[in-house]
Amino acid sequence: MNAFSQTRSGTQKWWKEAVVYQIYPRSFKDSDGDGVGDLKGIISKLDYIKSLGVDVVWLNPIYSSPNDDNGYDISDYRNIMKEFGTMLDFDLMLKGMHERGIKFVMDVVVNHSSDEHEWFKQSRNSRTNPYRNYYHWWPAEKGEPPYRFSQFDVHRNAWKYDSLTNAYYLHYFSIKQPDLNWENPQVRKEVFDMMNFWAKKGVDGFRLDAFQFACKDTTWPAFPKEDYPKDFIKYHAMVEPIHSYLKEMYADVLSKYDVMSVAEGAGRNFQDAHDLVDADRNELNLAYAFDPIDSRWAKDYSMLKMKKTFSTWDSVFENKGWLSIFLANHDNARLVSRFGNDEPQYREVSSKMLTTFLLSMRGTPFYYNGDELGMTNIRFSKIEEYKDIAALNGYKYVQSINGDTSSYMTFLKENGRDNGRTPYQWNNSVHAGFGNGNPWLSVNPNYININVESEEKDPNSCLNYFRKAIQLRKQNKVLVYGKYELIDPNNSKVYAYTRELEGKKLLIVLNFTKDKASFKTTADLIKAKVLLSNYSIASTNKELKPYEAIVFEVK
Ligand code: TEU
Repeated sequence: MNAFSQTRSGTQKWWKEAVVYQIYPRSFKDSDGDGVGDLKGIISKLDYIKSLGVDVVWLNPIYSSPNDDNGYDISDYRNIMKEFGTMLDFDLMLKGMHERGIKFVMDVVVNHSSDEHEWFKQSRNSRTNPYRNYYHWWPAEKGEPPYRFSQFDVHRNAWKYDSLTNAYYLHYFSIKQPDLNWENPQVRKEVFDMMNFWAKKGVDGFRLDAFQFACKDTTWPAFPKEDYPKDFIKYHAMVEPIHSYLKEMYADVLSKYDVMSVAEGAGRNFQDAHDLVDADRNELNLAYAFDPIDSRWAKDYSMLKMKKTFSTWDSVFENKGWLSIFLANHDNARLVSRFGNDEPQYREVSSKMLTTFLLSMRGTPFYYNGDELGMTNIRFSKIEEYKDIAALNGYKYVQSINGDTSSYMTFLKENGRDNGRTPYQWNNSVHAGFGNGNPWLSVNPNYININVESEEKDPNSCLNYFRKAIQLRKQNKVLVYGKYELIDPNNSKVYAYTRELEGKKLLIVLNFTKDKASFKTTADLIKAKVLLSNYSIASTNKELKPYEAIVFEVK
């Protein structure tokens, strides 16, 4: 064990040192021309994935699913979605990753299943069916159930009436995603058995989807009519005994393998986040917190706020626990469109600046496929172009309350989840080289210029910059474990911080704006060594060019 292995940085672990690359399988590579990405497509690109330098791949759900929510509605947890391939393809893909030293994280969606899962079909059938208690039912003779918020429901109502047994069932997401009843020990056993099934196949980790919502207070207290969806987490998340269930999961599954576990969401507050991931509690390894990215569209968003949010999260986990670092995923807009600037003159430089940020913070970076190319929002102008249930049902909801559909369309252009889901851009041939068939979601027309093939040829491309930034992180453990300190905290344009470990000190300076911007530091930048920079000549005069990013080694 090294000197710092038990210090403020916590014990060294492979999953702390890893860069996780998230692949959205539906949109990555289509091998059979049906317009949908698949596992054979991923297999054909394993050498490319390896060439990025990433250590772990996380795939969005690949289980059997009717695809109401693109695989987040699972009808069979032990089989592969038809469009994605077969179990044999899965085994080959996993083997191919392992042969290349890449680990694999499985998405586990167990707050809810699909309504087409056999458990739900049985459960619906009669009030006395043995599977009835696998889900939450409210008998209609008791009147209307107490309000619960649903994210994807057209009426924002999480209770759906089912005339077959004259009862309502609960669904925090779409009506085709009924919530599983975690209070039933049989359900927990089914989930843990299923996770063991995949762990025995050799998967290296689990991402627990929407897990903070899994427990429900089945006395069904009334919730105040607050401001949903803003208060969704406040009232619906981290209900006890969620921690006992996680401890059961740890004992039954996680403790038996060298797997990493990550919670989607970090609860309602810092205490919740700690309770999820403190190593001595034997629950999970890491969590990801939403506020840094959710706050982007808040009216009071500013760079200063963003700096403060990240810095606070870092300080909370300074001695114990571990977080992931991310600014984009399949539920969000494109990284460069949201946090950088996708106008042609700034797209590359701001995209590289954001890559520098994600790979130089303390925490495990979760990097979303396509962001390494600088892919941008597609900004559909018609609702018919969207495929995402959140967008389509959100639109219907706005219509149902006679709301302003045109401002909702503007919101979707910047924020809609399909922006991050357009097919991966491989080359400038038809459909961007994604596949021969008509893609399930339109390809962004800018694939002509933004694609792997052309970026491979350019040593200064976003793609090659991503590779360099990963190598820098690998060669410098200070970027993984080093102490983080915000400097020049009141600078509203430049995000600057140091990372320090065992006498090695790096200074990272990031201009988040299209203006020139200066920053304050006591370090002598003339003597400092430039380790990474997104311009051909890095500024050493404490004045940064638009979106300039530099990693210095300082004394
Ligand atoms: O997302 C959980 C979640 O809380 C989402 O509401 C997220 O905030 C939302 O997508 C933003 O629009 C997970 C998955 O990441 C998401 O893709 C699924 O749709 C959802 O669970 C249901 O399984």
